[in-house]
Amino acid sequence: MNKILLMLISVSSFLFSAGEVLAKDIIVEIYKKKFIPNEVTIELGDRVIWKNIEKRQYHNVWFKSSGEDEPDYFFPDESYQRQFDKKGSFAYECGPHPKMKGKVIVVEQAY
Ligand SMILES: [Cu+2]
Repeated sequence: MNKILLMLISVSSFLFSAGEVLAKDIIVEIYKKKFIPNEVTIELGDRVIWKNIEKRQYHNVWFKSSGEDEPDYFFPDESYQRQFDKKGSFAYECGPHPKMKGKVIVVEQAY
């Protein structure tokens, strides 16, 4: 009985960790009013995390051309994240600083 239980636990933790490997986190840093890198190509299901590493400047990540509402600002040492479940090219900008632009390109899994 205990052996079966242990087997089930190890099988489910393997499946869980395999899923974790498939969906990746991609980091975009925000520094000196720039998205770095300002363009990322990711695979379906990946998550992008924008990290504000400024000294005191707040920003946001606004997918304005997709018709979305402007999200809240986030401050130094805070981050904003989002998962992408649709293929395509998604342009965004920073609400308070429209010259700050970036793009997320979502492609089918490459394997
Ligand atoms: Cu900004």
